[in-house]
Amino acid sequence: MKDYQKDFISFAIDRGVLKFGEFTLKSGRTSPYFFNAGLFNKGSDLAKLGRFYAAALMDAKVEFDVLFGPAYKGIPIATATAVALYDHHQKDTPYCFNRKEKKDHGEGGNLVGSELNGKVMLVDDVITAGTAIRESMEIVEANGASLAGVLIALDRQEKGKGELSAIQEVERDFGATIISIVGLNDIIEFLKDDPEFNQHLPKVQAYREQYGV
Ligand code: OMP
Repeated sequence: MKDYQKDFISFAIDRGVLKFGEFTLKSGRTSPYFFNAGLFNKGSDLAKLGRFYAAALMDAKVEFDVLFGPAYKGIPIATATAVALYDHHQKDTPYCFNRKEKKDHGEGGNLVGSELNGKVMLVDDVITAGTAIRESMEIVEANGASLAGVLIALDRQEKGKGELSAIQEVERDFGATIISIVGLNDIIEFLKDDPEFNQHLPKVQAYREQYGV
């Protein structure tokens, strides 16, 4: 685990974004941990978050033309990442996002920001089973663009619909690279080393045994 990844887990715990307990997921699975990116909700959070996403993106060295943040949660993340890429990595990157509601006046269209074409880096918060990513892919494909990669904060590293992980399915179906700031493996590594949160390790490990890949 790299330093920025460890710092990211501490930051997420500190802000109440990463919690341990009992949670029901969108998939119906009961999970001993949950990542609620909506609780990154102040200016300093967003500035730091952008820096972590940009660090993961630079680390991955995947070529792309435009950042796309699907509504709603992807919007501030794509924006903060674009700012951090410019401020900290001298990369001036176009970005865009979609609106969920159809607009029938003004410039029309469902996209705001730059055009969605070329190689797209889709930015979102979490992948569990990949459902949200598939919905966003329809927008990318409808614009004739291709998916270069998916950039997320947390890869829960769980099985998708079949035996493959959600990530493996998205990689297979869209030929894209998945980049995450951290994965479940990093959280487990963090728990092993942290005396305060070590108590949660057995349940998280048992969950990985059952649903992990
Ligand atoms: P998939 O669409 O199945 O990949 O799940 C991703 C979505 O699940 C996220 O966009 C959230 O709505 C939600 N989620 C979290 O935000 N954090 C978690 O730790 C787990 C989930 C989830 O329900 O699986």
